[in-house]
Amino acid sequence: MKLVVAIVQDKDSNNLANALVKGNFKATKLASTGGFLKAGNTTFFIGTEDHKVDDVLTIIRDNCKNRDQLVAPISPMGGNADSYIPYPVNVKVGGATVFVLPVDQFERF
Ligand code: 2BA
Repeated sequence: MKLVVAIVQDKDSNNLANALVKGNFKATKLASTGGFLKAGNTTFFIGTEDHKVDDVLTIIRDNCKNRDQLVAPISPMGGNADSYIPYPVNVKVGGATVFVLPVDQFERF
């Protein structure tokens, strides 16, 4: 068995949740925050059999889009103006960041 951990943009989370239910996959959604943008995103935990991992990845790929996001300028720590970029920067935020982990044991009580 595997645990698929997928970090996706909030805008894609409803479509992804619906597609997973339609595909008969069980999933848990957590509200999360990206370390770089410090903006909300959504983390899915999807436990599934090894042979179904590719189906899960296909569903994630089909429902999560790349988007450009503007990052507001951040003042430099300690007042060093050399590294300060005074205008917003475009960052490409992925469709999804996915980790596939082995599961040693799975129980439902
Ligand atoms: P954030 O950390 O808010 O990152 C948002 C986007 O900013 C990233 O998109 C990437 O394009 C850019 N970015 C992140 N760190 C950067 C840095 N040090 N320098 C320049 N640009 C940077 P994605 O790579 O698609 O990541 C989307 C979200 O997925 C991330 O949000 C984070 O929540 C999660 N994530 C990505 N890689 C991860 C990892 N290795 N471990 C844990 N979470 C990860």
